[in-house]
Amino acid sequence: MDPLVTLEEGDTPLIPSPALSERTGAEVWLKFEGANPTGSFKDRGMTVAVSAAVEEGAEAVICASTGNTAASAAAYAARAGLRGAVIVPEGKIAAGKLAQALMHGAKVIALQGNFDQALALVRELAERQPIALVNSVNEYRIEGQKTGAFEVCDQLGEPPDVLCIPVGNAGNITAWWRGFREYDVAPRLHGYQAEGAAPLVHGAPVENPETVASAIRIGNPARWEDAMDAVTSSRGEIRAVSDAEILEAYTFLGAREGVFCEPASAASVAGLLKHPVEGRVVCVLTGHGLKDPATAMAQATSVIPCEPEIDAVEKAVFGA
Ligand code: AN7
Repeated sequence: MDPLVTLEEGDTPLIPSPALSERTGAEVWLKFEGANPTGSFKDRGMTVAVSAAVEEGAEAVICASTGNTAASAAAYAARAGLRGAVIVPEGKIAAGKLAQALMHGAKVIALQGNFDQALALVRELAERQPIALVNSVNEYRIEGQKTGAFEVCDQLGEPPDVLCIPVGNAGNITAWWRGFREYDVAPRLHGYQAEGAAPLVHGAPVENPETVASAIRIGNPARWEDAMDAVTSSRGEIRAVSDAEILEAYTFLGAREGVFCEPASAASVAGLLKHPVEGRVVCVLTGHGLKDPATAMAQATSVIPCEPEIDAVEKAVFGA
C-alpha cells in the first residue's frame, strides 16, 4: 500500500511457558501480542486499515471500542495525519487505553451505553459521513491480523495442535483462521469468552454483558458467523470462563511466567486450564497488562510501608 502507515507492528515474541506446561501436561507457548507498539494485537490490523483509509482519501477514522481498538486507531491516525474519533462505553475501559487514545489526539466520546450500542452507532455514522470505519468489520483489519498465524507457524517451524484465543467481537479468531488456511494448516481453534459475555457459547446475543475483562465485554459480536465457521471448520470449540478463572490465570502468568497480560488476554489461558488438551498449544495473549493498572492493583498484594532505617528495611524485606 502507498503510503504505508506503520509503527513496525508484529514480530512479537512466542514465549515458552514451562509453568503452564507443567500444570497442563501440554507443550504451552505464549504469543505475546502485548509487545506490539500500542500494546495489543489491534496494531496488526490497524496498519492495513489506516493505510487503506489514506489511500482512499479519507480524512478521518472512527471506531467503537472497549479500549484497545481506540488506542490503536488513535495512534495510527496520528501517525497518518488523520483525525481520529473513538466511541467507548463510559466508565468501562481500562485507564491505560483511555490515556493512549487521548495522548494520540483522538476525539474520545464516552457513550452512555455498551460496546454493542457504540458499534451499531458508528456503523450508521460511517454511512452518513465520509469517515473510514476501522472496527474489525473492516476487511483490512482481518487481513492484517491474520499475520499472527503466519508468525506462530514460522516461529514454531510447524503449526501448533491447538490455538487458544480470547473472543470478543470475534474479529481476531476470524483473522487467525484465515491466516492458518492461507498457510494450508488447520490447528484446532479454542475460543474463550467471559461467562457474563458469552453470546457465541449460548447461541444468542447477551443484552447486558458483564465481565472483569472489559476488553471482551461484548454481547453481540460483529463476526459471529465467521467465528463459528473458524471453530467448526477447525474442529475446535468455543467455551466460557468465569471472571474468577480469568483472574487466576492472569495472576499466575504474572507471578510464575513473568508475563503481564491484560485480563481479557488471560481468558485464553483460563480456558486451557479449564479444558486441558494434549500436544503443542499456543495461547494468544492479546494485550499488555500495563493497560489496566486498576485490575492489577486489585489483585496484587499490597505494598509494605517502611521507615528509612536499616532495621526497619531488614524487617520489611526479610520479615514474614
Ligand atoms: C485484549 O478494542 O473489541 O474477538 O474494541 O482488546 O477480535 O474482538 C477488543 C477486543 C481480546 C477480543 N483481547 O478480540 C476493542 C475490542 C483483547 C481485546 C479481544 C479484545 P476480538
